[in-house]
Amino acid sequence: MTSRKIAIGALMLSTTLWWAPTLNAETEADKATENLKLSEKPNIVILFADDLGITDLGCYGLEHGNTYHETPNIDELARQGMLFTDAYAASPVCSPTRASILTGKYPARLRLTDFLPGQLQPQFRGVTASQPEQQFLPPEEITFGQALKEGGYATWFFGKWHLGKGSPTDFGFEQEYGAQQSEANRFYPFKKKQKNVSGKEGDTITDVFTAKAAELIGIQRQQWDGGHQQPFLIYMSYYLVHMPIIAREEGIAYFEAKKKTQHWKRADYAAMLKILDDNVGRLMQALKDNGFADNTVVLFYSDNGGHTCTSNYPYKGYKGGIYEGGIKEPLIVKWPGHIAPGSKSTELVNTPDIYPTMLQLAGLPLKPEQHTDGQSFFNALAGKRINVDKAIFWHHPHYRDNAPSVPASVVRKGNYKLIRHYDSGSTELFNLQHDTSETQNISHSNPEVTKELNLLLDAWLKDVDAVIPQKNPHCDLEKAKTEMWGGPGDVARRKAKLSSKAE
Ligand SMILES: [Ca+2]
Repeated sequence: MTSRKIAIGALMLSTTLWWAPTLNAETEADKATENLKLSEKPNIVILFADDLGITDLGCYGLEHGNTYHETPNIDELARQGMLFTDAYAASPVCSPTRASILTGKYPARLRLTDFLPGQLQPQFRGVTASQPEQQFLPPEEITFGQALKEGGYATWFFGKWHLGKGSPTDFGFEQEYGAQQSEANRFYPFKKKQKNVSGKEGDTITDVFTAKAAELIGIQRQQWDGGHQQPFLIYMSYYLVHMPIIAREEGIAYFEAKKKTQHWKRADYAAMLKILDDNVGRLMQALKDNGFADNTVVLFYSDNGGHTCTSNYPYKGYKGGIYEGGIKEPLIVKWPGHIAPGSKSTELVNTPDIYPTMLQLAGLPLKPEQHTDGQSFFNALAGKRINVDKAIFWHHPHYRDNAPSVPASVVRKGNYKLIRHYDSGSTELFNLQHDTSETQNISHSNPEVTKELNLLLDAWLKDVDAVIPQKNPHCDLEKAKTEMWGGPGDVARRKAKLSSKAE
């Protein structure tokens, strides 16, 4: 620990403030973090929420009137670290975003563009949007878990995997706990078998993960004290706050008695969110109790926008759609002594960017052949502009019946966001600086911007070799109504499948 503090001190003395004021990733300051001794590397804790709406949190929602939810521990991360105002998920649904974080690649490049296994009945819709071609994370992908393990880290995965066959231990995580999908988001005894965890009456699976992580952190402390100074990576892939809504009775009663707001008013959801926040607090306490709080980077993110059981106000839409409510995410990074407390960054960040950023934080060389689409925001953590010309992209060639915004491709550059709708053939352009709620389509009054972004999008779709939806010769919209996901035809088919399994 002492040698680590000396190393940090030397690094800080050699710069003007925090890190060196640099504008690109290939600088002396960046190189200074490469080849750190194992004992000098920070621990890294990724807190990755599921379906959390950005304005669910006090640190993002309070300014929009969310006085109902209570997230003091997550808000505290923002007070101690940096809050990003323009961070995104690479997809409006779970699996593609998760794949993008682990690989540093866009979902379209991976051909893993919908949740797995995907919706099964798009065949009668207007265009040929279908299931994702790729049904699992390709085994040849080297995840950042693998990269950090090879870089000397102990690597621990908790919670939701949702990437088809295979599991975290197949992709570089030494230990895994849970690794199921959100059905397990319940009280003990857990509905589905969870790997390497048990529990007791009254525990949620999230409580169990926190207790296990705290235990591992304690063991790591003992090893440090014994001279074995190995940094650790915790990937805490929470099941919360995905449906089904679970909460303790007393939590629900507390929020029932609290004054509701126009947009945030569900007591059970607020109580479930509080379970997430309590667990973040307990994990931070475990780091502190073991002397790791100062030497640990904590990064908080979510995998897609809030579900319809909450509100993403003032952002339009929900999980599953590509308006801001489906893809705009909370991103908070805390690292005492390195990131200015209470700071904000307006840099455009997307989930593939996590991978190279992790490598730089861990003092490891970049792997550009792997994280093809990720751009490190390491320098943004020092309050610097990193890439003012950066554009980020989405390709979601799938229908979702509560999200009329898909199937679509999207590009955001600067304050402009262009959406190409495949079903209607229409194009929307928004200026997010003046229109955060995406209410005014300005594509016709801004033909030059529209043209530029269309060209950028075309080039990107070609680069990632995206599967573009085509006009569907079997289109039958009446049939589509009964056959759509959750429609009567779909429900009957699922029941038949279940009963044939039972026989
Ligand atoms: Ca999700």
